[in-house]
Amino acid sequence: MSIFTRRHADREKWGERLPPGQKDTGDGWPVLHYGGIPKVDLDSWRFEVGGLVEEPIVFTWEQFMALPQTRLTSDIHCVTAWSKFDNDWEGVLFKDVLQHIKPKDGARDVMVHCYGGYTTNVPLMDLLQEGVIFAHTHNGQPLAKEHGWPLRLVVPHLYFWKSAKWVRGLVFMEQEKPGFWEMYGYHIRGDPWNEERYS
Ligand SMILES: Nc1nc2c(c(=O)[nH]1)N[C@H]1C(S)=C(S)[C@@H](COP(=O)(O)O)O[C@H]1N2
Ligand SMILES: [Mo]
Repeated sequence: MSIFTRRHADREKWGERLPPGQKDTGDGWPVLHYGGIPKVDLDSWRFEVGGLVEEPIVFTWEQFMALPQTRLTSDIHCVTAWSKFDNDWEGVLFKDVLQHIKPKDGARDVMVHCYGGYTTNVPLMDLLQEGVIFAHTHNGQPLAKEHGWPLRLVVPHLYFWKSAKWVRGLVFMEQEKPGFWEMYGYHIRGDPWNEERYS
């Protein structure tokens, strides 16, 4: 099948759920990251929140897992043009983490930090959207190491580079500041339906 026929078939199948210029990757799940897979162990794992918040907070793995657990389904849209539909995620919603955080007035953007050094910025407004989850389980299985074990962020309405793997914390900020790929020319926000791929 040519790429054009395939795009057409994907459009027929997924309709509006397929953003422009994307194609369905089917059952496969490409692995994409910069650098190696960081070594993480659950005993020393921490999730730290700081920056423009009333009080910085640190969660151990146990404390994080004691937060309300949610299961939901969402689609992945990678800027390299593959989409993966109907992913079943389990984890802690951003809004349930936010119950323990008081952002200061004027906090508008968040830098997401990862083990291994990767960063990506996400507007607070986007983190507050429905379906934003810190996931530890995908389709019923613990996340594979290469997909972000033990915990990754999933922001389903933005390109997948915003869905940080091996997440270790958040820094609330007054204004938007580019993370890793955003510094190398990826779009500062990354809405797939507006094709905000590169800036
Ligand atoms: N920590 C970390 N998270 C990351 C990346 C990375 O390099 N490091 N790459 C991003 C990019 S560009 C993509 S497309 C997705 C890929 O996730 P996957 O390997 O689970 O498909 O992870 C995102 N999260
Ligand atoms: Mo990506």
